[in-house]
Amino acid sequence: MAANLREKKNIKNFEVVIIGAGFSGVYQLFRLRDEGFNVHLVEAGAGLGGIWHWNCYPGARVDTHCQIYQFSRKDLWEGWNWSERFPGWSEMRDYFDYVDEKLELSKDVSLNTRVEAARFDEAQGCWILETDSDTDFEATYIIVCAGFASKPYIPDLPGLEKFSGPAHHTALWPQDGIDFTGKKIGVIGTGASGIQVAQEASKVASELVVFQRTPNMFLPMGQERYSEEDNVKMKSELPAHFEARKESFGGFDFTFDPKSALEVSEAEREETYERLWEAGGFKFWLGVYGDIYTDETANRTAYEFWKKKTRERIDNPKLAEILAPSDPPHPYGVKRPSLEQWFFEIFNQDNVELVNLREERIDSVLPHGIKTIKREFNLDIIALATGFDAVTGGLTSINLIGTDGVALKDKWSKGVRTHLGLATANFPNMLMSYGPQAPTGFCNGPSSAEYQGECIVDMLKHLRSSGFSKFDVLPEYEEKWRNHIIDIASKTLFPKANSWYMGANIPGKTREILMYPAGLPSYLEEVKEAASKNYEGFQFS
Ligand code: NA7
Repeated sequence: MAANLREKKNIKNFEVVIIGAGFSGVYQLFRLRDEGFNVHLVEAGAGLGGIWHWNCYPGARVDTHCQIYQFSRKDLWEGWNWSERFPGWSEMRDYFDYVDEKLELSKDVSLNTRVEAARFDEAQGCWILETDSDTDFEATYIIVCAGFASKPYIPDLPGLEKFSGPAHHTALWPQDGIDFTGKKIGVIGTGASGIQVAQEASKVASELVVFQRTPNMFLPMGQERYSEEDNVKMKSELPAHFEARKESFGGFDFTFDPKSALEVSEAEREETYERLWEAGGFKFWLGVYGDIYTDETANRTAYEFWKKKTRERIDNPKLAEILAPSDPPHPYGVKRPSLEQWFFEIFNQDNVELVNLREERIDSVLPHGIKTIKREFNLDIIALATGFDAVTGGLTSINLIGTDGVALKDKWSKGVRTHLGLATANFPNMLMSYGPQAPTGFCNGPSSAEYQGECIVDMLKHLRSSGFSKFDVLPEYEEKWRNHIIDIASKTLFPKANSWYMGANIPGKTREILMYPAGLPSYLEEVKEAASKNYEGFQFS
């Protein structure tokens, strides 16, 4: 590959090349630059922002409150005002433009450049990265910051290619938008993306059909507008919000209640649930009694509360049973809940229909709509809100070749192997941020970018100060890390849901816990401990 590349392309050489310009990649860029590394970032999209560059479907919105959905650098937050507690995609793009301008990032970034393949050249001791642009790269180290949701999943729906109108995955939505006004819209999928599209479509579509497979336990967002005054007050409180993140399971500014849901009286439990519910956001997910994630009886108390609150909002009892069933499809909270604003009320409108795919699965897509095994729905536009080959897909869709000639995709086909969720054997000098077997999907993105990101910065500094220029993972340590994670997860209820946390949303993907399941503080402790033992599990040369 190397000889071939040299014949047809420009080659640029850096000490570190970062792949991906979301929170993780951007953090690596400015931090490593601050530390004096010769670093460059390569991004497939036309702008910074990662998922906020790609996800521009109607209603696309952050579901973590803005206070902690930003970088904690003072020179960044003190000059930026948020307009809403949960900002939309357009505001997130503006934020990344602001960060770019403030830190002069663009000069070290190649946009519209997709890394298609990379392999470590033993002779030269560097990575060779092949892109789809006229420039390829060489780097001593690469840091893959591909994000957990960069590889959209489109199910195999017979006839989809014959649909006569627009049909797009939410993460591949046309950048100039699609007008839903007066149109018949079909939304397949009811995760975070599906319900956001459905909420917007319900306001303007002549008809909206929502195809639901698994009921999702959405929580009320509690959206708020923020004035300049609100921002002034917020800034005075931000340092405390940032500081709290490293003590929180999910890298939030709050964490689980150490009490058991079963040790408190029913009245106290109701009062607690009510308070968390009223607070909005993820309080009723990441601020509840911790044992609801380990004990089914405790968990059921949260589900019953959620069900009661949700059913109150749905007029038709049959629809209430489909959206918030008597018995949960899986324990509460072990599949990502997502935040909604007026999702349940849309089913009280005449222009909205709910299709329960558990009773009538999709048979095929027709040129003019969707056919289930029972009926046909005429549609003008289809939104495929069907999720992602999450966590691993961003990495395995790059043709990364190990020193043994085996592609990462093949290495992980029977299960992911990493050491500390940072690196994987036979891929020397390759680090991952926000990838598998790290807090990632269980953690607020910017918190992970910074805290796990700092572990990566430390490791590169360690290599530099020790005079090493190569590291690899000792294979036995990745088996240890894998077994450790599986063992922790087996004591929780997470394996009980068919979620993307478990790789269970993609047909054929290995069913395994893809995240480090003991929370950000424990993760950071484990990395710190390995680092203190001369980076136990890594070999340096
Ligand atoms: P999600 O949360 O993975 O949701 C995908 C949805 O698509 C979910 O409701 C799936 O149902 C549904 N789905 C997937 N395949 C099919 C098929 N074949 N037929 C019908 N329905 C299907 O993705 P999102 O984009 O909404 O959110 C991803 C993350 O972004 C989210 O967690 C936040 O972190 C932000 P299922 O539940 O599998 O039965």
